[in-house]
Order: sequence, then structure tokens, then C-alpha cells
Amino acid sequence: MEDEPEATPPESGFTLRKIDRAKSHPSSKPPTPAQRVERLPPGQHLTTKWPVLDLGVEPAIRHEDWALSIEGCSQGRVNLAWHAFLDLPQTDMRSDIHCVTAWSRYDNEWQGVATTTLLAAFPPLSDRTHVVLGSSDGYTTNLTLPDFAHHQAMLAHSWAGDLLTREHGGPVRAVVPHLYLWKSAKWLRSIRYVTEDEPGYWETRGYHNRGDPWAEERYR
Ligand SMILES: Nc1nc2c(c(=O)[nH]1)N[C@H]1C(S)=C(S)[C@@H](COP(=O)(O)O)O[C@H]1N2
Ligand SMILES: [Mo]
Repeated sequence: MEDEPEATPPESGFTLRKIDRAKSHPSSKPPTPAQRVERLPPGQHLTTKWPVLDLGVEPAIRHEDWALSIEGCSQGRVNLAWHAFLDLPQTDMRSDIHCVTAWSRYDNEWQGVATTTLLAAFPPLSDRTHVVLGSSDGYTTNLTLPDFAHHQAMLAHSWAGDLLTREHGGPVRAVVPHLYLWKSAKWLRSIRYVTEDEPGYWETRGYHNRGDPWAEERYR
């Protein structure tokens, strides 16, 4: 056995073609303006863990005991039990989440009911402009009707194929990924379609009323 390192073989037609392709490949050129579009909102850093943030009260709710109250819809007031909720058309969605405390997490896979599905099944009365989400821990958060109806917004019961854990808001939580995560109410128990804006828990404690991460709407 020789101890000499192997000599690099001479270029062949094959390696020359690969070298040409490498030189002309788009990723070796500076990004075009469209490619420069950022996925991470300003001031955020990426995490692969999923931190738990809440008021410290984590209600334990059995799925068979869970129900969602919907107020201000054309049916009046509706109480939707777990099985009735599962009977609504189900949606899988993948979204990035952005917490105001500056972590973001990409590619969360949610299963549940899209808010557009809920809005179609239980349409708000025509004078309703805002939505207030209420949770079993006493938490509330407010949204405009268009933000609630965003194409990525949903009421999720599962994450990555498993039922949501209690700490992340199971049985059902809101997921409104185009806004900071405090808008995504965990342990969701009521949805009120209302006629004027009603700032919620954090919105009355110094947080921004809307919370668009791309505009860094963190605080008032
Ligand atoms: N019911 C309820 N929902 C809540 C909260 C809360 O305290 N109670 N905290 C909000 C905040 S500030 C954040 S950042 C996210 C955190 O969700 P996670 O614990 O699943 O990461 O939940 C939001 N939804
Ligand atoms: Mo938060």
C-alpha cells in the first residue's frame, strides 16, 4: 500500500459540464429582488424548539368536555361540541409562527378547521366588524374580521399529526400566523363576532392592537 495521497484525476467532459453548471446555477449568483424577499420578520431569530408561553394557568380540558361557543352569527348563539367540531370540513395547513418575544418557528403543520370554513358555516351578522377570542384560562384577544378570515388562520386541534398538548392549548387553539403569536388563543372556548373593537388581555397591557410581525407592531 502506498502512503501517497491520490492525485486529482484530469478534468473529463463530465466534470467540465458539472463545473459549467455550477458556475451558471442561480444560487451562485447574487439573489434577484424577488429572491431577496425575507422569510424571517425583522428582529426575529429562528428556533427549532417550540417554547411555551402563557399566563401560567394551563387548564386541563378533556376533549369530550370541550365545546366552542360562537356568538353573533346568523344562527344566534351556537355551542359546538368536540364531535360537531370534527364534523366540520377539516384542513391541513403549514405555517411559520412568530412570537413577539422574538422567536420564530418555521413549518408548523396544523390540522383543524380553517376560519374561512367556520365563517361559512356560522356567518357573522352583517353589522359585525371584529372578533374576540376567549379562552378557558381567562385570556382574550381581538382581531378584525378580515384578520380572522385570513387564508392561513385556523382553529387547530392537532400539530404534526398528534392532538395538541395541553401546554400548547389543546383541545383547540386559534392559529393566526400572519400576526404575532399572542393573537393565537390557546384553550379556545368562545368566539364572539362583535360590532366594535374590544382590545383583549395583552392589547390592554401595552401590546399593539394588531401585531403584524412584518411591520414590527410589537407595542403601542
Ligand atoms: N389562552 C391563552 N392563549 C394564549 C396565551 C395565554 O396566556 N393564554 N398566550 C399567548 C402568547 S403571548 C403566546 S406567545 C402564545 C404561545 O403559544 P405556545 O405556548 O404554544 O408557544 O400563546 C398565546 N395564546
Ligand atoms: Mo407571546
